[in-house]
Amino acid sequence: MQTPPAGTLRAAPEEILVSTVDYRVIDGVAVITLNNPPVNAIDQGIRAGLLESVGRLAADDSVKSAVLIGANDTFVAGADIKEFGKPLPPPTTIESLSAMEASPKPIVAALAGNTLGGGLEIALAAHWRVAVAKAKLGLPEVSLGIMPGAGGTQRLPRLVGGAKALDMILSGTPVNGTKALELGIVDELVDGDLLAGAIAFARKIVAEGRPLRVTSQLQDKVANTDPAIFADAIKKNEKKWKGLLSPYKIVEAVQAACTLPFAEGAALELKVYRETQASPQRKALTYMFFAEREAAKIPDVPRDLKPAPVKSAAVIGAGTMGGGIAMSFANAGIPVKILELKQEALDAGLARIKGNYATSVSRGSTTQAQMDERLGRISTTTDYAQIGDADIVVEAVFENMEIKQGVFKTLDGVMKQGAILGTNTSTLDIDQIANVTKRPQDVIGMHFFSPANVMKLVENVRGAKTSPEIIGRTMAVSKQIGKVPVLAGNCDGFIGNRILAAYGRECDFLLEEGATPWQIDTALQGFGFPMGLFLMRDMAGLDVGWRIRQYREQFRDKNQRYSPVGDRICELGRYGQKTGAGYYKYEGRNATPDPEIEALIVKVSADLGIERRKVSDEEIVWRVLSVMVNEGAKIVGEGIAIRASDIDVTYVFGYGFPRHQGGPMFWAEQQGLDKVLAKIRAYHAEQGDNWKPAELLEKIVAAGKSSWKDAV
Ligand code: T1G
Repeated sequence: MQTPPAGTLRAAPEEILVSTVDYRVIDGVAVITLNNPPVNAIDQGIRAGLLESVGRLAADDSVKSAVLIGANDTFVAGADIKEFGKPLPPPTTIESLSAMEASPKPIVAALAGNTLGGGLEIALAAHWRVAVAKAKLGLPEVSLGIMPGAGGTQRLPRLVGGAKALDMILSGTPVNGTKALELGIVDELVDGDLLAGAIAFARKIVAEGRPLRVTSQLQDKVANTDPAIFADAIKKNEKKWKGLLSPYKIVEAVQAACTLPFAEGAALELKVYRETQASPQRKALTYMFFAEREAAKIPDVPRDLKPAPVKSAAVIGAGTMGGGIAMSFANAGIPVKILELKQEALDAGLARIKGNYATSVSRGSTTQAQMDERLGRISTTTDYAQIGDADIVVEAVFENMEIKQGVFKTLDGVMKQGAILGTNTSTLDIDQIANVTKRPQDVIGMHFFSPANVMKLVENVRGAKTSPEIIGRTMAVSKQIGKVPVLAGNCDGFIGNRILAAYGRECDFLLEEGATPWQIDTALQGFGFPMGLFLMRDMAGLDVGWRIRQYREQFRDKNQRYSPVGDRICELGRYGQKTGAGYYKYEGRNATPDPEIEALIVKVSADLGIERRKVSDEEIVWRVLSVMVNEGAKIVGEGIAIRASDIDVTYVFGYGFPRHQGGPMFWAEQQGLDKVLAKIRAYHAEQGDNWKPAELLEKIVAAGKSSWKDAV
């Protein structure tokens, strides 16, 4: 192969242009390389470089075809999300792609790694596509509140048909190269060196004299699309899409692809794409994209710490939480041993795990083969000596300090040096647990959320002595098992439950002041929560919280307002869904409002001398959100959370806060921090010290600033 020196097309100053598009000739084929580390996101440099390269290709008499490939072992992960909401310097991606399609010489896209969003759209505008089996091809824009805006909704249906394109774009889920070949997105798989394979493919089509295959001109796959698929998709997903804009726009655009000529469909795509780009939910969802990644960055953990993947795990306790945690490891390909001292407890736990997998298989979310493989990674033992070589152990036994301390003393004796010693406590002091061991630097909280195999959040809690290395490794293993980790400091309730306590308290007071549980739940669901607070409590069971309140009664400050509603409900033996009655009454899982509970609440108000008033839904939403924000600001101010966006990540991934609203702290910025502070001050005057405004919030507003990032 002849390899002429790299010819970087662009000579713009480095600080303006980080990306480069490289053009060189190898074996008589032009090789155009898109290079914008780490993921080759499409910025102005890529757009312009691509356009120029296509022009150069036409004029280059030494070549008859081109291969388009990505640097950094990946193709292109889409448009540069950092540029959203800003005016984009020309050319547009659409211009570059139109030039590609119009090229008189065939262009072959060579795909590896991430070929996502605008990255796949570039590939679709090539005349042919080759890929490695493991490449990931998809249009994930929907999760950012937008949709493909560079022809993806028009070209993909022309390769795979309307129904499959609709599925792919609405789910946002990528397919691998093998599947892409089967679907018709990719023309050939390359085994071995991708560039060499792509060059060979390009030379082959030239030698064969194959006519150019221009995706936008293909009609056969869309010609006979069943018109019912569009209305059906909406009907099927209406509940899931409540409050969302982009899925509806995607349906509209794919329908246009199947019914209109390409140019008209593309014009419609661009129009609705711009509507989604301009929507507040796009802003919230792209904020969440970066917030999730930011949460992984811990100031005292070196950025270059790249821990080796965990290869084995152990879980202490085969209860609901322990089982779910073990499933998370097994699902990620990590062998896991579950330990219980009693064989019956192990058997019951394993039976529960098998039941959970069987349900996933019957729902179609897991295949039988996957289930067998995953179950094969789970083993059980009653002997601590059997788990000593695990890279990580997560304790999930009964929530009691003495019991947990006993477990950690034993773990200290058996676990290999350097193992991560995690505790799944949701309420206990990490330091008290860590300090019974001789290696408190290796002990860390790993607060999973139920059901642990499903819920994305892991709140990792650092103790006073937890080492930065263990923190970095715990954040990494959390990601390895598909979770979204957030790091919290050690305080009562950590981040999530501390805010939940404040928000639950205000909901209880709202009941006494005039609201009903169903009014509060409906108002919160109207804001976008999948489930209101009282439905959530009923589902989780009311008795555990009641027992904790009974224990804490001796320490309670009797001068503080206290709502007895929850206690009175438990006194009636109503422990929630599991007893058929709680705040609601139940038939199976179906909740209905209960006049008996309304009467109970009215009586509590009368007993407390509170005159009931009409509470509006708006007041409910504002009061709940303001108290979340105020508590969140205290948590950041105290250093329990590293940054405000970590609170948003906690709430979106662990507590059902609607993602398209971006989390409570983001919500506050959108309302105006000054306006939220004014509300908090008004509640402080009316409700007392529970509402004392957070110093951090006071400071930011006093400085005339409008963002949490402005805190110094
Ligand atoms: N733009 C800007 N930065 C990006 C980016 C993007 N598209 N994708 C990733 N990054 C950054 C990320 O912030 C992080 O930075 C680093 O890259 C590594 O990412 C025209 C309009 C590709 C599967 O939605 O899903 O195309 O934190 O930590 O786990 O119609 O990133 O290191 O500073 O996530 O290996 C559509 C988004 C865009 C894909 C890699 N594309 N990215 O995951 O690493 S819209 C997407 C991802 C679009 C067109 C439309 C993932 C990944 P930092 P990472 P990873």
